[in-house]
Amino acid sequence: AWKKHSAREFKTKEEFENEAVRHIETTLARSLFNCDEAAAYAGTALAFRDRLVIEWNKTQQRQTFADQKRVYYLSLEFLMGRALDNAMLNVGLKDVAKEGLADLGFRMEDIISQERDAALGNGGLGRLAACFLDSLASLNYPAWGYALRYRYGIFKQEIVDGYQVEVPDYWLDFNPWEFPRHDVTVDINFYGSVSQYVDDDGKQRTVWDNGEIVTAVAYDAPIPGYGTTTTNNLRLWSSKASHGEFDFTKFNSGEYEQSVADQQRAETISAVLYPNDSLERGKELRLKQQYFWCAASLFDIVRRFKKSKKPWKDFANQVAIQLNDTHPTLAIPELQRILVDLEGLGWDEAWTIVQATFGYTNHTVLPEALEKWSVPLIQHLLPRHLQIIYEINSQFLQYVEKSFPKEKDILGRVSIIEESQPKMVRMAYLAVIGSHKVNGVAELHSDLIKTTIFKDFVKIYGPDKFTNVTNGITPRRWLHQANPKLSELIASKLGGYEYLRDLTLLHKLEAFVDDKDFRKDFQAIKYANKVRLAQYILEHNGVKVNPAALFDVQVKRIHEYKRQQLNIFGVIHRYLEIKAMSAEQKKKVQPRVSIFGGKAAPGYWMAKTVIHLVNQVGKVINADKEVGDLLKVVFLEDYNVSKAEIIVPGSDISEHISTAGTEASGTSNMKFVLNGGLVIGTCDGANIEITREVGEENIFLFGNLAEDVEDLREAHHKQGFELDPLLKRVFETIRSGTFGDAGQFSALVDSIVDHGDYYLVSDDFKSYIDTQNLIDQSYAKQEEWVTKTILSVARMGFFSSDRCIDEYAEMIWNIEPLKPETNG
Ligand code: DL6
Repeated sequence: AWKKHSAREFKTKEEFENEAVRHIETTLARSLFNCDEAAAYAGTALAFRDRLVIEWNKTQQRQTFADQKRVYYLSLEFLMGRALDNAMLNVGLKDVAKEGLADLGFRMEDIISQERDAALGNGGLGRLAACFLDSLASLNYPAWGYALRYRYGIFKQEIVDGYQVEVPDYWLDFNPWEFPRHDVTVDINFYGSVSQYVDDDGKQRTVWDNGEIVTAVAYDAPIPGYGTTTTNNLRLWSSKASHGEFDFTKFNSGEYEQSVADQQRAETISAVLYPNDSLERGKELRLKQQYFWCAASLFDIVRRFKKSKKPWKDFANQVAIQLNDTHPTLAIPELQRILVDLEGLGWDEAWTIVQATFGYTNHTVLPEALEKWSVPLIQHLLPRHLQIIYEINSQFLQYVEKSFPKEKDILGRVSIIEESQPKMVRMAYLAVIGSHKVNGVAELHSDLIKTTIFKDFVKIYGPDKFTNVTNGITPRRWLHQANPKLSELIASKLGGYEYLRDLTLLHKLEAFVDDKDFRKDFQAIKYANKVRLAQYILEHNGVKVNPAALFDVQVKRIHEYKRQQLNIFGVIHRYLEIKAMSAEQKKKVQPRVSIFGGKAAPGYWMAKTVIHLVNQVGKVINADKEVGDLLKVVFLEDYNVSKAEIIVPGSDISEHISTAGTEASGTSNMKFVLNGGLVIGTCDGANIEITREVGEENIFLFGNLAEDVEDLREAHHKQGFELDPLLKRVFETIRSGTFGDAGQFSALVDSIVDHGDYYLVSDDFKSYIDTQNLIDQSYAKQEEWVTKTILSVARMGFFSSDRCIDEYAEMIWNIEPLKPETNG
């Protein structure tokens, strides 16, 4: 593997041991005689952290001196997972550390698993941001991420009696990867009032003040690239009271509780990650989080720009800001405010800079996920921003009116302000209007946004403002780290690990598809990964599964549109089929393990019902002697990044079965295929491009197409619909109490039977079942199956997040890499 060189490099296991032991004895003040795994993890992490810090400092200096354009990725979520393994692989000294740890009496796997996931995200959107950071650094782009330093990341999921229970995730007990920058602070204003005055030059100026001030404190984390010394920065803001820990006046007069109340209120801002994906609830604290983070980040970016002493017209040549979904949209009026109110630029000059600076990525067309904030709430919390938003809207609407004088309705449709009760600010529209480029995250999705939610804007701005960047994943974490044996096998065939930096090189694997030894090794690795997963299932679920069975996995957030309900209804159907078979017939059944995992938003009752049903079905089937190993069903608790690293390599088939047109892209589909699994999926999101790349014969597609979904829904609504007979039988079984009190699942069944089946479970059921049967047949022909999986891996080069980042850099950010000097 690739190796780095730096002044403080430890090259041998002895040198690593010295560094780790030095940290255990001095930084942790622990004796080697009572060094447990936690201490060994800390020593190892700190030894690697020292290495990263040197390169990190150098990278920042180099980027400052080079004085070229940087990109700032604003994402309210970064689902980073664990950092140590990634750091070891990127630094290139994991093997050395492994030997060193063995000398000290530890196994590398045990040490790695000591680390808690940095779970500052909900799902795909946050994990994409994490992959992007890895690619930005690996490709040497000058880039910073900005987010919040939540004290509690996404909740820990426990399954109690089959139900999801949420437990807080306090992840900061020991986090060697962050550096508090107590000298980097920004005071953020909330509430208050707006007034006007005339400045010395006779110009009318606006001030916003007299509000509540909360201080943002920066915490930085190094983001090492792979195969390069470039180490970028992720800056997380933490909130604290602006006057310090106490209000001394109150403290001195004996009001102890009150003296810390402000501090606690201020700290609440960065206390928790909101656990909803795809649903915005309009809570004031969430809006406060968004503004706090946007304002602190922009202050920081502007401060850095001002140091360069360049004129404002150069701002967008130096700074690109990407809005990861609408969560950071307040950055748009905030930059306008900074430029106009604080720096004294004219409105138009400032607005040109703003539009040239921002790019906006849309991640969903689901109406319930499109952010809107009530006008009274913004008025109260951010009175100056509301004025600015109104002014942006007014100028925009004047332009639209002029361009489309005959279209009366268009103004109401495209206005940033929705004329509802109360009025609402449509954040996605503000993001579109304030950005120079808007992108979707897979081809179908990018087409859909142009014909649905942003149709009018395409007419107004022309199609060039809208583009597509199909998502990708970092092969470093999702192949090299998660599946080291497969990574090694591929490297042995391709003559090294260069493919981890250029994933398109994978295509050379096609030449080995008939190579007997290669096939054997490839298969053996899959089997070993399944054995590891089976072991995990036994340890965590107490269910013994046969690694030779077909492992069918669906792990992702639980959501009706992702249709875990379709999957579990399919499992029940399979169960009923097996139960009706003779002993002879059973011999022909392909044994399966159905594996589910994922969190439901705490207030999302239907999603929680699905989790409960999966667990109840598992309980019944796993105990049924007539079924035995032919079918097992497990729900893996607390799905997260580090668990995905075990689950993904162990899958044969994974399910990406959203109602067509609802899943913007999906990224786990890419991870599974890259690890030698196949996909059962709908023609949705990136499944379509995966099909284009791997070939139709290597993916199992089913179900209605996106273009038919609306018609079907309308037909359901108008004429009603005939429930699929196989699904009907499944529902009868549920209603009969086979899986416990049927009343608990009635809402789920009724949503299909009585409430129009919005997600088209019944319409797609037959096609889903038939396709699952096809998968069984295909899996039984193991040689063909292996060919399919090898060819698929070889054809996944397109889905590297490196390719995405190069596309963003070229089409949206207009930035160039800054390569470090090579030092031998
Ligand atoms: O783009 C990353 C990821 C996609 O792969 C998923 O298909 C999509 O559902 C997800 N979107 C969100 C949207 N949430 N909001 N707002 O998480 O983005």
